Amino acid sequence: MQDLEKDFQDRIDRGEVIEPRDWMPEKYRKTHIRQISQHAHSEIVGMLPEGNWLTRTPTLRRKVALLAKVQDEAGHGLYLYSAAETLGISRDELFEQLNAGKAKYSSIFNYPTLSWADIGIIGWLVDGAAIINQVMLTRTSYGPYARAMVKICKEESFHQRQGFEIMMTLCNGTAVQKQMAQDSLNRWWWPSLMMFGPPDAESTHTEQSMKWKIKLKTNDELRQQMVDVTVEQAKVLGLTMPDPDIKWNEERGHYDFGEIDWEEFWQVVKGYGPCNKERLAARNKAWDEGAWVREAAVAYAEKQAAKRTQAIAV
Ligand code: FAQ
Repeated sequence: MQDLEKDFQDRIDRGEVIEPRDWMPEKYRKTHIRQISQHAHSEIVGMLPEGNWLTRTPTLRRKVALLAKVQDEAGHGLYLYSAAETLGISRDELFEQLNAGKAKYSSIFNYPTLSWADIGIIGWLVDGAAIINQVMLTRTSYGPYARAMVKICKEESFHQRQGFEIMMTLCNGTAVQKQMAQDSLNRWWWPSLMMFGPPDAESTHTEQSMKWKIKLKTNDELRQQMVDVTVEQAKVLGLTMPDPDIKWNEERGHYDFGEIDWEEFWQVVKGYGPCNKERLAARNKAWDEGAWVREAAVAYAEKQAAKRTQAIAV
């Protein structure tokens, strides 16, 4: 066993990609099921805050773009559930965990979308944060996950741009529109920084995940990257960052920023955020109402299989 683990670590250190049939430590498999499924659930639950605005977009062009984006998120969920299934867990089991409230998904999707500007901000900040995290994941050690990330990142990049374009339009619009954009930034900035997970000192999985190249950068490193990029983009928009402690630090070559309210983060993760109950209820409703579709798909597949067997017999 020790030899197998050493060989495995050597493969990782050489930069080799691990495939589903390769030997892997049980903890590596479990960590991937945990992370990939949390990621898949985030994509699916992440459709809800934006779905809330599909019937209320300001123009037809915005509606087409938002519809495409929300559908992309469903697609991302599907690639990721498929990647998780290669590790020996079934999709039904994963959905059961989500619907029962046992599985985690990103804290950010437990916040409400109160104005149209929130749709711009999700693209700009939430997809922006997702790209920073996921570009790293395209080089992660597990093949099916890393490959899924390549396509997802291309799509996230379009999502980020459509969000930034909405922000740009609002910021160049009337004073009320600009205020709407500022209010949205004020509400979403801190939760966006929380997306990267707890500070490194409190992150239970980072050390082992870095050794196995499941993570290539720590939560704090990625969060810093997000701050550095976003502060510059906010200048272009003419918005004020809702953090008086943001200041360029010449010595570090990065922006310093203020304290994150980790108490709020853990409350949201534990199920007490503003929309946790609403999100789970929506997922359960969709699951129950979709039962006839799943039954019809199985019945159709069985019919087709029976036809094929008959054709072979003839
Ligand atoms: N929310 O030891 P760490 C998107 C949990 S996709 C809730 O640091 P790790 C696209 C963590 O699970 C967004 N829980 O954990 C989109 C662990 O609990 P556990 C999702 C969180 O895994 C855009 C505990 O805290 N992206 O946005 C969060 O090493 C727009 C200790 O934490 C991914 O999932 C959180 N924010 O690092 C869709 C990317 N952070 O499992 C729609 C893949 C941490 O022991 C619209 N995931 N926790 O019970 C990752 O890269 C990592 O899992 C991290 C966390 C970096 C999120």
